[in-house]
Amino acid sequence: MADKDRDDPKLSTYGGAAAGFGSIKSTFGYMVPRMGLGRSVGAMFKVNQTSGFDCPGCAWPEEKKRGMLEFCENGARAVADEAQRKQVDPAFFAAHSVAELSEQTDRWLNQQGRLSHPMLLDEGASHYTPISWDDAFALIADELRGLDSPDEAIFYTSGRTSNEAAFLYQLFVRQFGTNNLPDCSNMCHESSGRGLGTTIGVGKGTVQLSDFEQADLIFVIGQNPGTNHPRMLTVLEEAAERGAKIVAINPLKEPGLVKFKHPQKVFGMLGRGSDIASDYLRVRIGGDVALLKGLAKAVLALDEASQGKVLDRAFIDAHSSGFDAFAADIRATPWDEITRESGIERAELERIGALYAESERVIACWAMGLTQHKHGVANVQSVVNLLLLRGNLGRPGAGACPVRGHSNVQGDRTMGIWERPHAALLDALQKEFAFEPPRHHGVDAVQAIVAMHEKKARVFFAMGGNFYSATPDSNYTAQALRHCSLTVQVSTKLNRSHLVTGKRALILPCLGRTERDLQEGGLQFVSVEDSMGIVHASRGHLPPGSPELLSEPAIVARLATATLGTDSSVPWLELVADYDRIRDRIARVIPGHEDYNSRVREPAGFVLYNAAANRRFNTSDGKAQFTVHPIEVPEVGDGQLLLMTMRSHDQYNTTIYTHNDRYRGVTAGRKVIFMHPEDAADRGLESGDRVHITSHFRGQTRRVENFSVIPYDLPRGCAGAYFPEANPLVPVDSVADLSNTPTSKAVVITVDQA
Ligand SMILES: Nc1nc2c(c(=O)[nH]1)N[C@H]1C(S)=C(S)[C@@H](COP(=O)(O)OP(=O)(O)OC[C@H]3O[C@@H](n4cnc5c(=O)[nH]c(N)nc54)[C@H](O)[C@@H]3O)O[C@H]1N2
Ligand SMILES: Nc1nc2c(c(=O)[nH]1)N[C@H]1C(S)=C(S)[C@@H](COP(=O)(O)OP(=O)(O)OC[C@H]3O[C@@H](n4cnc5c(=O)[nH]c(N)nc54)[C@H](O)[C@@H]3O)O[C@H]1N2
Ligand SMILES: [Mo]
Repeated sequence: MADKDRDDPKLSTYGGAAAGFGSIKSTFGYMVPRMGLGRSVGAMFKVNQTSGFDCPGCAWPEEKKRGMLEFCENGARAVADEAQRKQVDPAFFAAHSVAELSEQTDRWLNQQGRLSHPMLLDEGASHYTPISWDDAFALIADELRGLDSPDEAIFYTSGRTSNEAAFLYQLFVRQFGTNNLPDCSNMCHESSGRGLGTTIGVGKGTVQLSDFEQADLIFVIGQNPGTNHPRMLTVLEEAAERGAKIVAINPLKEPGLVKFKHPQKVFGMLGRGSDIASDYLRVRIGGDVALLKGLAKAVLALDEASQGKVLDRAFIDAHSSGFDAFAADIRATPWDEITRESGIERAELERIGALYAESERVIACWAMGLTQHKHGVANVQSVVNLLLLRGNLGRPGAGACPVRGHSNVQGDRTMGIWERPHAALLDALQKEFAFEPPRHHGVDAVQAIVAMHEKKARVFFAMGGNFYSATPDSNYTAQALRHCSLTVQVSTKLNRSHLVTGKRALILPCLGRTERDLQEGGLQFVSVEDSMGIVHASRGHLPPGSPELLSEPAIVARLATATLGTDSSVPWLELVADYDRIRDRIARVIPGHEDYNSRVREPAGFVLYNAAANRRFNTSDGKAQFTVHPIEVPEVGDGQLLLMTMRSHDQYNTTIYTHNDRYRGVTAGRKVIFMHPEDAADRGLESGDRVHITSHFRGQTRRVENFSVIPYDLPRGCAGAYFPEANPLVPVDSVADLSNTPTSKAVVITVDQA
């Protein structure tokens, strides 16, 4: 094992600010060895430019006035990672058995390069061997046609898939006869979709970048933008410079939210960096409902004291329902319960409540710290409650901003990747393509795991992603995948889902965002939707990593042709010859995409209409809903801790770039557990000690071994570890109410010395 793959973590303190010069050095240091200097520079000038490709990193939108270099350190790494020259080819697979590859770290697997050929792992075989595309499609088609019911197949999507590929994919799956379309969103912002859909009538955020220029208060809740959405820091920095207040709510004091140096501004690079968060509420893990109720309680009290000057009564009366029940519940919730469960003092909550009350325009941003909890939907709805109190929705400078993860996860859902499709979508598909789509709901990610485990599903097909490593309860999920007769991964890079497989397995290598996509009708482009509902084109410029690669739309079309044969009413191959033809169909089926082909060619794309952003609430009574939530926190017994699983700075989900976490000061290891120094001392533990971690849920236990203790500035009783190393601890049936999202940010654990 190479030195860089050892897990021997060290803690150093990172003294600098987020981004800045250190990150430029680290960016090019990462890119050039992988891509070569020419390819690196070429790609850098095309990222997020109107004539270039959409960054495969996060879903944060591009500024209208774009700089020459619209990139961030982690976006550049995502690009370099995809545009790597090294190949994982048939010779590689001949040299390494699956058993041997399974011993390697995630970082090592990813470093080996781009998948270059379709490969088959046959039943009982030790090695993957090459297979032709035609044979691969015939094999999948045979398996699919041999099922007793279409519901025995599962079709997963990760959020990098383009609109064009996603639209064709859901169409194929529904023509095949199932709604089994789980996606990464099920593990991500599903709680936001459910929480917003039921209260404001649309499961998406309501703000645009321009709103950030006008807001005077911005909440950043359960989110680490310095690492996961670095370009958002620029927007926050500009807001802070203008005098807007930024309030972070997070158990960890994330360096990226405290100080920031703009990598594209010379002064920022030389200076100390700007202060970002003006206030930092160190909430206890899982304490957000309590905290948000505390803020609401402070606001209601100020309103009473000022004879009704604080609440936006006109908005509440005209546009909302449920206020009286909400206010009664807040008044009845005692302060001591709020402070105990949130871990924040009353005076502090009153101070931030007053700040909210005096701010004219407020935006609330959030990410996984809110969604991946049993009460994830309640968390999101509590944010909505706070916004509604002062009409902070549907007006300039104000609104809800769930910050999405994968670069096209929002677009994929818009295109119909959903296990619970609305009837309107199915009706439109039926009309356009003259077939009878299945009407019963399919399985989400967690239900898919259980279905495979119970042998109710036996073919698993993944359009991107790394299902095994991204899902909870790794050991259970491994068994589930192993129960399948066939698992298929459409992928760009080698990952653990290629090694934890069904009886037979296929790897189908595809083009990435950065690459030229040539079809019969000429050079193609695709389109994506960012976190703020802006749909725009993405054109790859680099030569494909291997001549064998197919585009995702081409893979779907050929698979559909092989599986559905002459029965299909869709001219699959004709559609993929020219993606304009796919977009013409999207225009006729998906609301808001009328005239798609011309609007998507506008340099900055177009903004999808968002009803809630226009104060039209598509709920049962046409009004935004206040909701009432009890304060529910995970039960943590004596000697137990509450563990959140999170991302390091040097990873993209399950893709591990290095074993460092620069801002948090961890180097050379990922199997770490962050805990309060006194929580460590109580257990007789010191920095660097190795421990085994056991999770506890409904009388069951799960375990991971040999994690190093890192004493860290966290609230008492809280702990942190990295995703995906800690995933074996997350119980498959520990999920959020309503959204069914795994509770990856709240796992009850004990630790014992190794
Ligand atoms: N470079 C890079 N960019 C990425 C990704 C990546 O892995 N790498 N992943 C992409 C994806 S798919 C997503 S979804 C996003 C994820 O982006 P984030 O949501 O920012 O990522 P996480 O690391 O999961 O956790 C976020 C934060 O939640 C806090 N937190 C944990 N529990 C709680 C809680 O109970 N309450 C509160 N208030 N906070 C809590 C943690 O301290 C942490 O700061 O980023 C996207 N962008
Ligand atoms: N414990 C814990 N678990 C979590 C989370 C957590 O915070 N804690 N976060 C959850 C979240 S928010 C998410 S979004 C999921 C992520 O789950 P996934 O989206 O399934 O995982 P990724 O790691 O993003 O997938 C990486 C793989 O995608 C493939 N890939 C990359 N680009 C492309 C492309 O353009 N096309 C195709 N076909 N393949 C491509 C590569 O082969 C790469 O190895 O994980 C979830 N799991
Ligand atoms: Mo995500």
